[in-house]
Amino acid sequence: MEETSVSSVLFMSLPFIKRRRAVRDGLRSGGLEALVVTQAANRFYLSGFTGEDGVLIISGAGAALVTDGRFTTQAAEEARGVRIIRQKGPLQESVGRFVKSRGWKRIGYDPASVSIEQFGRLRRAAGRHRTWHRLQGAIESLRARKDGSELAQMRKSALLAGEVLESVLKLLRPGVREFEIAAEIEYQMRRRGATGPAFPSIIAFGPRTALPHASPTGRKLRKNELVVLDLGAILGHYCSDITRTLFVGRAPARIRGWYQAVVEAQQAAVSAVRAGAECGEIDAAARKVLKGHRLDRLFVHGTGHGLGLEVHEEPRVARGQRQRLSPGNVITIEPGVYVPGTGGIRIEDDVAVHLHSSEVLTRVRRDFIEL
Ligand SMILES: [Mn+2]
Repeated sequence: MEETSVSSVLFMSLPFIKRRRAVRDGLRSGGLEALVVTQAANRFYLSGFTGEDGVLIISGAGAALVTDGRFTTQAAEEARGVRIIRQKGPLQESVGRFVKSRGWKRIGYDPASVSIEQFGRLRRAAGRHRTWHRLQGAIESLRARKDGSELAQMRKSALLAGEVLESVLKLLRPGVREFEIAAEIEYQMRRRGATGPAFPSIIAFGPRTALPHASPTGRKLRKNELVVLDLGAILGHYCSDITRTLFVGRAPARIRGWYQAVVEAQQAAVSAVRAGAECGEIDAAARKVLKGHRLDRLFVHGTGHGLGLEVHEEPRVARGQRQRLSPGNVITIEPGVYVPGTGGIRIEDDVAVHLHSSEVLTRVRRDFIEL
């Protein structure tokens, strides 16, 4: 191997090594000997392994990844510095036997990402005289604080989502169907290098915009109705999430009024984003504006969510959330109002939290678009 590629491999694996070190420090202070990582995004975050199946085990001695024959070659390439163990029989039993062979007595696991059946197999295969400790959300809270290279990737993902959204506006003509727009969005994402959508695109026309999570149907667009486009891409492993609402035709005053209220609410929440603020305060900022317009009862969900390797992650931005924002957090801000039978409006952007500022990653106009 040439010297340059040796150093580039080292450079690529550096973030994973750092993260595993942080986990090891956490294990040591918690008096645990090993951590069994079963959640896909956590497994990638700590190893670089992108395969669908496998369990990562981190201990004071190092890291090991148990996976099956489909992934062992890939794992050796992606998960540098991690011992790759080819599984024999069911995955959890292989992991259990590995734990047993190391003789660890106190092992951490995440109860939210292993089924009761899988945990039973793991524990039985590991044998007796071991204690299993629930470590819920430990890796997720590390993931919530993105480093510089993650933020750079998230900027690109957010820009891509915005470009895709803008690219389909010209297709919004009476007669087009919701699923045609969804298909075009997903095609445009892949054309631009995304691995795919971060979630099934929400495309709704007319009264269907009143459903916050409408999935695309064969409904045709008509003149004089609302359109909601909510989409996100995965680019270089990182998700984006953007929503815009527009009107095809000349909007009635009532709908313009709702739109102005949602824009104001969204701006208020975006302005409230700063390191140290409680997530609940961000939510309250949006809700207060809508209350001023007597629309708060029509805002039926939380203001936003963390974004990263997964489209919904820590921190949650909802009513009463006491968790404080930290530099490196990336959250969505997406208030909306929904009038059943008539229509809904939502505007969503992705916002990064820095030490002394915040940064809106999604760059698409927010004024009311009438096509
Ligand atoms: Mn969202």
